[in-house]
Formats: sequence, C-alpha cells, structure tokens
Amino acid sequence: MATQLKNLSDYSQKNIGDISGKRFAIVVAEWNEQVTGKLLEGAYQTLLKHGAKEENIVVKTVPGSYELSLGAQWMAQRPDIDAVICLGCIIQGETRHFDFIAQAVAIGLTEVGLKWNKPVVFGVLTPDTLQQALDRAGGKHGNKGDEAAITAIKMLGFDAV
Ligand code: DLZ
Repeated sequence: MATQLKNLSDYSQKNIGDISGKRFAIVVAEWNEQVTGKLLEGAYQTLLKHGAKEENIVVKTVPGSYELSLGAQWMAQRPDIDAVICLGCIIQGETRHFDFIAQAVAIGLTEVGLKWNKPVVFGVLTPDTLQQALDRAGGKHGNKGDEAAITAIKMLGFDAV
C-alpha cells in the first residue's frame, strides 16, 4: 500500500500488550542523519508512550543502512534484548548503489530475525527524494520510526499459542 493512503503514525490497538518489562535495541544509521534522527525520536517516544522504561531502551548507531544487519545481529544475540528496531534512510541516487543497499538490508534483517527468533524491525525508508523522506519522518505522512516501534510492540504481543 502506498504511504499516501496510510499515515505511518496511525495504528490499531491489536496485539498491543504490556511492554513495561521488555527491553529494546534501536539500531540507527548515520547516513541521512537529518531523517534518521527524526525516525529515532519517533521510535523512542513511541516506546516510552506505550510503557517501555528508558533504562530498557538501548540506542546504537551504525555508519549506513548497509551496516544495519550486522548491528541488528549484535543486538539480537544478546539474551537481554527482546526486540531490535532498525532505522535507516536510503535515498535513490544516480547509481545503482541504492538497489544493492536496500536489498541487502531487507534480506539481512529478515535473516537476523529468523536466526535469533525475535522481532527485528525494518524501519528503513527507501524514497526517491529527501523531501519524500522528510514527509515520512515526522512530516505529512507520519513517522516511519513510530511505525517501526509499534511493529516491535505488536510482534512482542503476538500470541503463537
Ligand atoms: C554509500 C551510501 C550511499 C550512496 N547512500 C546511502 C544512503 O542513501 N543511505 C544509507 O543509509 N547509506 C548509504 N550509503 C552508505 C552504505 O549504507 C554503507 O554505509 C557503505 O556502503 C559502507 O558499507
């Protein structure tokens, strides 16, 4: 679904449970920091709003989105971390770099989540322009960071029984 039809900060209450005892890692890419800083702010505040404790949220940075997979793995392997939220912004450029990075991080994060059997969230924007990114980082389409945090909370509330 195109983001134009959905505000990234809107969500249903389904599977939102008590996260007061849950521990989160947020791994955020430094590339396009003016965007990823806003994603981080959105994710962090959303966790707090739903009852997470500040001391239970660890924030780590990696140089670019390509490094999110390894950063996620280092956090996911920690037994004290319940969910990993990965934030990045890959903006389409003149070369094919965009495609390689976007595909690598999407596959990498999926593999980390499946390997460590815990939520690893793909909070990565892949816009054509900086303005499209800003629109989704606290702008007119909401905040992808909010959505990523809500996704982690909902996956922790998933009842597999
Ligand atoms: C090299 C690069 C480029 C061109 N663009 C982005 C981008 O838009 N967003 C992003 O998060 N990272 C970018 N990078 C950096 C790569 O993710 C990675 O850090 C480097 O290729 C080093 O492995």
